[in-house]
Amino acid sequence: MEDKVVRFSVSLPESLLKKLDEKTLDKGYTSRSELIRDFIRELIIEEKWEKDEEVVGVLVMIYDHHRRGLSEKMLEVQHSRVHNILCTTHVHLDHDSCLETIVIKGKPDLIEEMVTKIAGLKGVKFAKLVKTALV
Ligand code: NI
Repeated sequence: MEDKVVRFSVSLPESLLKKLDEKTLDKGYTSRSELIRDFIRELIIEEKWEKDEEVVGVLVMIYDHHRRGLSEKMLEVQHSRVHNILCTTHVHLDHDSCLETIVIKGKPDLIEEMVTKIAGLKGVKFAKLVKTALV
């Protein structure tokens, strides 16, 4: 679906415009418009997470695969929400550690509950949730 691009003008204090241009450069954007588009999308995603709409979360974690029972417990949590899990990736980082990503679609509460359960398991050394959504 083609989304027509519309131009509009914005009034800003000069000092704020200067900061906008600095951010545009710092973040490697080629134009102010690109930065503003991404910023608006971020706001919409944030709002979706706050308003209990359907969202997508990507959980990245590193865990000790020697920890007794950990893999089983993690799989148990995932199988209890099998319809919400879009995919998982497993990477063997070294002899002891595995990195896993789980892409979860659903309501924010459900995703956060799953992430809390998994992150709280003994042997999970790192767990971070990236919050996104269709915009
Ligand atoms: Ni592994």
